[in-house]
Amino acid sequence: MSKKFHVVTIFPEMLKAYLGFSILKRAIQSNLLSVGIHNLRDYAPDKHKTVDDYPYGGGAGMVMKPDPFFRIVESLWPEKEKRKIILLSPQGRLFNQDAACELAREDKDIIFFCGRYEAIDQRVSDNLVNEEFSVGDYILTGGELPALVIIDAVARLIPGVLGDFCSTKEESFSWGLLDYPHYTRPEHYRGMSVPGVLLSGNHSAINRWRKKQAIKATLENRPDLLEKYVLSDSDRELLEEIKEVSNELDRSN
Ligand code: 4FV
Repeated sequence: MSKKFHVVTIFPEMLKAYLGFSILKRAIQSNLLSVGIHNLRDYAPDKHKTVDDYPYGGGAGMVMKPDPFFRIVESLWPEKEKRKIILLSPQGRLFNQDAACELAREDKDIIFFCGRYEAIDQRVSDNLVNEEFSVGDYILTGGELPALVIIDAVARLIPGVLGDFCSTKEESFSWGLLDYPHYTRPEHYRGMSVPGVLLSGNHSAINRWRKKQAIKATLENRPDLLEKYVLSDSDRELLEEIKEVSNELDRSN
């Protein structure tokens, strides 16, 4: 059963653009997932298809009206138990890979509400929205990019979307750590050489090196992730080796 996404937006062309290329395009063509794109203006009853209005209490900017959202849901997704409505906003839960895995396992149709202007009338969140997600602590001009970010992250977890499924399996082996360095031909480039272990054919040595690099990168750039990461005994050994080297460097400086 293909994964069903729907996006409610006043800029449908924005979505069509991104979904018309590469992996997502192929996944849609092979019915591994579907993305319904719905223009909210089609659910604004007035002849000007008005979707926004002035904020009660004053203040800058405009607020999106509740009616078009209620009309599209009642028209397309009347059964509460078959839908999961996600609002994209800075107030939402911070999206991450764990959330992507959750949504990848979700059987219900996933419907994204993409805001524009200052905000969407609160009665939409209070009565229609099941979950609110943020893609980061910054303010965007609209919810379309966040919806695409989530669709992209979830789609690649659907078996068959990424050419060889093992890439996500391999990815999950060190999930929670930052990635290890990757190299391809040529072996030597402008005096910069590929680490010898990667040419050794010794896969346990290669895996050990990659895990060590992943732990090192995480320790240096995202120690918060390392706090949460459950280290195995061999991981702890690698971490000790990394710390020894950096202590030696500190001592020698
Ligand atoms: C956003 C975020 C975001 C707020 C007002 C759209 C904008 C405008 N959504 N993660 N960060 N949304 O900035 O999800 O309507």
